[in-house]
Amino acid sequence: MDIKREDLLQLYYYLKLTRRLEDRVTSLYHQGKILGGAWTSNGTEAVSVGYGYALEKNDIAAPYFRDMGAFLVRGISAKRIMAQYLGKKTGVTGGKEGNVHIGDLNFGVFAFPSHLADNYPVGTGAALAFKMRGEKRVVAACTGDGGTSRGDFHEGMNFAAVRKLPIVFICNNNQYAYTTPLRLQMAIKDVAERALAYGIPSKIVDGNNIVEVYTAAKEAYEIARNGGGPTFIECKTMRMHGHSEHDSAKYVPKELLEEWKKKDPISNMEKYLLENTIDGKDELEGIDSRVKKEIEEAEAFAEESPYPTPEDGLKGVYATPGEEM
Ligand SMILES: Cc1ncc(C[n+]2csc(CCOP(=O)(O)OP(=O)(O)O)c2C)c(N)n1
Repeated sequence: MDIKREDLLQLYYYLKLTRRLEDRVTSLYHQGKILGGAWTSNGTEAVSVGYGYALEKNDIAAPYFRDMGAFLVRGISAKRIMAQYLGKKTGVTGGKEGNVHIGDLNFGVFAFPSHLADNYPVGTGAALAFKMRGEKRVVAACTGDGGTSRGDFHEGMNFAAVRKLPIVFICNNNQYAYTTPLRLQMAIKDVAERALAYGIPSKIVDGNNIVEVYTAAKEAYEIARNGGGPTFIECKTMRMHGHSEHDSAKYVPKELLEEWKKKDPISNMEKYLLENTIDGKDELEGIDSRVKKEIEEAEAFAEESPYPTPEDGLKGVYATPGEEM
């Protein structure tokens, strides 16, 4: 698939934005400034940026908690996300929640009901609505490897397959579900084998190669959009930080982290761009300066924003009747 130069550079920009935003959140967490925990996608950013960027404007993303890239790509700003982490009124949930349980229907992003795979059946419901209304829209739902061991994963996948719904299921297989390594999670080699049980075609991609993730997602969305039903995409990657920033991840062998460090998704994309798209590092440095500035401005915005009042807690609790996605 030919990807336009402009899109390749945008993919790089979003990878950097996601990494820098979450690195800053990590520092703030260790300074005690974050209200709640800090779960990051460090090392796996190419998954959420890739599948998020491949969606069209009217599509729906049903991300899980390690999908910061998808939130940003869809248009939820770094400012609002930083304010969210600091518990401010200007955050995505208006200060009701302190971390990543975020979504915004204005940008076609569902807030996930839990960290596990419940967004699979939720996304499936939206795909059913699109099919019933005859709309050419698709849903992308993502979960971790651990999430695929749960019942909601099964229910979402099975229903979508039976009804041939326009949904693409993504799996961020980052080798660990909290402390549980993949070999203690399932007796099969590839998570993708699970899709076979539902009659869903699957694809395994290098989750640290954003061009591969983007291409696989784009192709699967087109199949779904044209009535071909769901695809399951397993993105093989590695969670490079703890489950969240409170977790030192001592249980992960150092050699495994060293091996995956060499396959960092951002370094991979830099190499790809230098070999195929750009003439020198200047353009990359320009993008990085832009990202740095954006994160500094986001932090300043969040710091200056007010906390919500008790009355604010009563607003936005229920959907407004008649509102449609
Ligand atoms: C029902 C339930 N059980 C346990 C948890 C705690 N928990 C949150 S995420 C998680 C691990 C998820 O692993 P995986 O799906 O592989 O995603 P990853 O963290 O690797 O991205 C656990 C055990 C939870 N939120 N809900």
